[in-house]
Amino acid sequence: MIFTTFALANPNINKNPQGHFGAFLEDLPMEKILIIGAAGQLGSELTRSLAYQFGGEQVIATDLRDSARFEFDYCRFEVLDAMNKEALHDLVKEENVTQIYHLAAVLSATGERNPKFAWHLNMESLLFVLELAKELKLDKIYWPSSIAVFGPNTPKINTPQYCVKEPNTVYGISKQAGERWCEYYFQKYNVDVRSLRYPGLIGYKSLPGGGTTDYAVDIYHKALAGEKFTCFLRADSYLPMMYMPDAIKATLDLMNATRESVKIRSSYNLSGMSFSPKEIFESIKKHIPGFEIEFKPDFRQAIADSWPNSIDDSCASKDWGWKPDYDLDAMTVDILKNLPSYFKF
Ligand code: AKB
Repeated sequence: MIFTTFALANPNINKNPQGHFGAFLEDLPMEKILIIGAAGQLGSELTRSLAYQFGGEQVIATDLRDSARFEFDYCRFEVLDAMNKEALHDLVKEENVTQIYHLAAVLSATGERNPKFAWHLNMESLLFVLELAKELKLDKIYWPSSIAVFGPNTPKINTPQYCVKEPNTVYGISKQAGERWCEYYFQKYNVDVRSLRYPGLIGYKSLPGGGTTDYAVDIYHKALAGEKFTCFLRADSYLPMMYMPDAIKATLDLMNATRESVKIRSSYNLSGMSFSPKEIFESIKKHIPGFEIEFKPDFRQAIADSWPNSIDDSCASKDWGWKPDYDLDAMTVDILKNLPSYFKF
């Protein structure tokens, strides 16, 4: 068996970016990791953690935008359109890729503006990846699902792993169908595909793009810029949320879990914290007393209203030991401390 030690030698990735390390380097077999949509909100942080874990030489970050290249000085970068089946096939084959993290997707709010495109991109690109995994017998696939799989008829409090799901956004419909495809490819073709239903993700290292939960990122930028924040959701709109270091930890823990311990092959419920716009505002105000907010709900309110308030993630805890580290106030302290070194205010 070949082992990787590059991460220890690479000065660009000599510290753990998330304060978390899913496995010891010495114990890791040589893997080649491809990330599709690496420059997105989740990808830009997850790619760095994967490079730390496996070594920068073992990681190929890809994105549609060539301008994202400069972000990936610690690993290889290639321009790749997730819809270009041939280019994806060639890259995976030529580079002997063993694992794919397929993160490219159109999110909830953007999806409602162009439903057919959202469906096309979200579904077709997943099917390309699953087919490729089957054909080339790849080791593992990661594909993110979302709380958007739930709908207005889902129980709202402590939403269980198994319950009614009638999503009414195209994003949610595509994630629900994607979950069924993942389980199908696992059962029929033995593809080791793993997935998490992320709540709203909140990070400070990059800007989010087109989600309903994105107000909870934007609010920190406005607070630090000394500006009044206009919230597109109601003050009492509770949603499940998660701080990015927890999301990275959950993803690595799931991907490093033994095959046998991963019992759910659609997607795992995952919970970090739940809060309303009023509560995040109050959490920030403890540090920036002059901060002001106004509420002007728009079309995204209907999307938020169709999603759960809180999530039961006991299956993830039982199967592979999931436990979040951050609550709202701990996240606020961390973001207010670190965000100014990433963005100028
Ligand atoms: C969105 O708001 O669309 C995403 C999600 C909850 O999946 N952040």
